[in-house]
Amino acid sequence: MNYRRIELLQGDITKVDTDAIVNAANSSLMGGGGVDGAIHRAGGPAILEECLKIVEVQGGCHTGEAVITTAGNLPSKYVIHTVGPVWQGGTNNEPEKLANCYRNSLNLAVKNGCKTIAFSNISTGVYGYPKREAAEIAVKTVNEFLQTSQAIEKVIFVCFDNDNLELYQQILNRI
Ligand code: AR6
Repeated sequence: MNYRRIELLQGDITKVDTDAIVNAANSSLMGGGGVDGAIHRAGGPAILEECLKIVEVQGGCHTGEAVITTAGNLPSKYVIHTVGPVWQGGTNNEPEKLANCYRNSLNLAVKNGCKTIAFSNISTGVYGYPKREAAEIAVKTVNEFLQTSQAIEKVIFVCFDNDNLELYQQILNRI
């Protein structure tokens, strides 16, 4: 059953020891606030150095897409940086773009041999995505992916705030 491969954790994703952790980045890949700031601070300059190399090659990262770097000093092996959609009322394909973040991050993880991956609650901070809708999309997309692939053994949703923790608890109890 897929739900046995999905776990929920409250806390700081920079402390999580999975093969990959997923950052809620912006398209410049140059760092920022929120979880992005926390990851770059805790992981050290090696992460930004690799982001700069990616920017040189492909000029940033579009919304819904994902790139991978070292995790520097973090316990995980890799950081996958994905760019969530800015909430604009729901009429700008935000649900599809958010689902793409989860799918593309999982595909990139598999491509890099990762078996365990931890997600932050992409777009639910500065980018203003309604938390319930975002959590539904996150769980649905990950669950569907796990149904089609055995490559990932564990997915952890890391919730920083109580709202997200409660929402994920509710949704995961349903599947
Ligand atoms: N560990 C896990 N989750 C965290 C942490 C942490 N250390 N810190 C915050 N969160 P946000 P976005 C949660 O704003 O909405 C940045 O400046 C937080 O509670 O980090 O996708 C980027 O550079 C929230 O639920 O990301 C972009 O410019 C979730 O992480 C922009 O913000 C996402 O909040 C991206 O905005």
